Amino acid sequence: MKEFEVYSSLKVPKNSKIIIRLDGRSFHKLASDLNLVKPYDDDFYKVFAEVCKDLFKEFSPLFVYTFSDEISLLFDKVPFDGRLEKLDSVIASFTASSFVINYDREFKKPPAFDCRVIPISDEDILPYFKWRQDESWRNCVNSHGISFLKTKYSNTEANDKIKGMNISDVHELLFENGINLNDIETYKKRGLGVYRKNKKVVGFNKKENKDQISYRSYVYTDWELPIFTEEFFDMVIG
Ligand SMILES: Nc1nc2c(ncn2[C@@H]2O[C@H](COP(=O)(O)OP(=O)(O)O)[C@@H](O)[C@H]2O)c(=O)[nH]1
Ligand SMILES: [Mg+2]
Repeated sequence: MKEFEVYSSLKVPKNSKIIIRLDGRSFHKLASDLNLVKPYDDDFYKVFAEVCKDLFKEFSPLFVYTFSDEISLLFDKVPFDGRLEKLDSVIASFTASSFVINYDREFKKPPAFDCRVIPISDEDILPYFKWRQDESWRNCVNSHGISFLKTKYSNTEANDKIKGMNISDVHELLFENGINLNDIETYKKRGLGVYRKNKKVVGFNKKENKDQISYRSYVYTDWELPIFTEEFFDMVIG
């Protein structure tokens, strides 16, 4: 009867890095059910940071990146021997469970994430993450813009107004009204990353009777990400 499982042999390409991107299902509804602070809810972000750490520790990706309700994981050693159904289902369900465990709230509906697998060549890693980071910035400007407009207009009018504006219009409008997006926290503009970093450890070498320096890697949550560059990924991926 194994032959009925027609998708079970689907695998990601061998010798390719992959990105897995998760996105919260109907999180606009979850945000309103939980009364999340608009435009950015600090507790919600802290929970996402914990979820990213859990994902990092469980599946050992090279890099995890998150903003809003989405998470991208970059793998070079692909788990589950690259089996697509395993990757999508286990990683999505693990993410949802981690979200619920880390977020001590009464949910109206069980939270879920969709999950997609993207094979990626080395030269496309930077463009991919730049694309998501640009989206994080657009999201930051727009969500601040809409929150501001809703203080002046009805919800419908505010939504209509923002549709006719581009990013720099919104930025300008906010600036004119005393809201300078350059002053807000970096993670709200650029997202948040989890990756391995080396820390210097000074030990004592008894034989040689002197201090000895070594490096130990640890999982680091970066709330102050730079604008992504080649150098950043050289540092993260090695
Ligand atoms: N209030 C609030 N909502 C958020 C926050 N982060 C994400 N969201 C919500 O999550 C949604 C994510 O966008 P998207 O995936 O396109 O919408 P979905 O299809 O409803 O999940 C946003 O539209 C917001 O409604 C936050 O910090 N505060
Ligand atoms: Mg979503």
